Amino acid sequence: PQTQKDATKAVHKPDYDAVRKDIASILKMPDYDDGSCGPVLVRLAWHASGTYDKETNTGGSNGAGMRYEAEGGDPANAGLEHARRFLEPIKQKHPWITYADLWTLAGVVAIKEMGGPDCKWKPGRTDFADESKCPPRGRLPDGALAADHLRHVFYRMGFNDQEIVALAGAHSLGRCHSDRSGFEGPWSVTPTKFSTQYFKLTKFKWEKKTWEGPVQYKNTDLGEELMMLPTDMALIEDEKFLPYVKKYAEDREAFYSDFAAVFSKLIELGVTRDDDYESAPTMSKEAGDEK
Ligand code: DDH
Repeated sequence: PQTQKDATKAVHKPDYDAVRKDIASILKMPDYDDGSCGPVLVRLAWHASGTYDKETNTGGSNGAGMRYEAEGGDPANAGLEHARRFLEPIKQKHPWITYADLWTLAGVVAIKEMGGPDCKWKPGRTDFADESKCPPRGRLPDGALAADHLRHVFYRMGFNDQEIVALAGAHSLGRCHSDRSGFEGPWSVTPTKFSTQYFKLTKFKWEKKTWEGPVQYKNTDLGEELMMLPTDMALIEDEKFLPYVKKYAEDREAFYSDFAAVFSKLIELGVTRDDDYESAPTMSKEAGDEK
């Protein structure tokens, strides 16, 4: 016989596919950047997660702390208010989804829609009720620094050298904005397409850009205004990172599958689910293990 719990479950079954469709439907934005808000949604999912510290088990994609000034106002998160604003109508339409789930799912949908791999995504993140649990500022990487800084930041999250390089491949997407980070320009000629281009670019020549802004590199042999950050250059200057850069430049399959694995790991950082999560009335079993 059907129990009261089953009945509630049927009525409140969260429709993640509907949310996915609505996210996919807002990506194309002719008047924004290169015509898509996909890249900035990927960056939102990454910055929501990349504050994780494995020693203290603080930070990470749970909480949606960027809604508060303590985290949203971190200069490292400048510009992500646009990503949050783009997603707000979807939150209004599906109020049962948490912001923390919505932001990570938006990154996963954007990657897929821009031609990238399927990254596994599981719901169950909760939103902080206030800013007291927000991680301290300064945990996200600083593009002006080098390999030792990358290791310091990403080892703290629990990643290894191969994973650091695979994650960095997300820079085939999007661009820097001088009014957000101070840096300027895209890494790839197709910034709204997920690709291995970021790694191929390491085969070309780069020199320091002469301008008023922070140190960044510009390409000298492609005839395009492409850029690299000092942290991007660190990947080809470091002998342990370089072999992975070369591998991913040649092997699209390897990059796509390694990226899918590491991005899924990234968006799980700091997420703890209740033991009875799978049977919680508002979460169907199927929805509990989404792909
Ligand atoms: Fe990044 N990134 N990122 N990044 N990132 C910027 C933009 C984008 C660093 C610095 C910058 C990852 C790692 C690093 C994306 C995804 C990912 C910008 C420009 C800077 C600066 C922001 C602006 O001005 O608008 C540094 C440093 C690192 C590092 O040290 C490794 C990772 C791991 C990811 C990921 O998604 C897995 C994306 C996408 C963008 C483009 C955003 C946009 O608006 O376009």
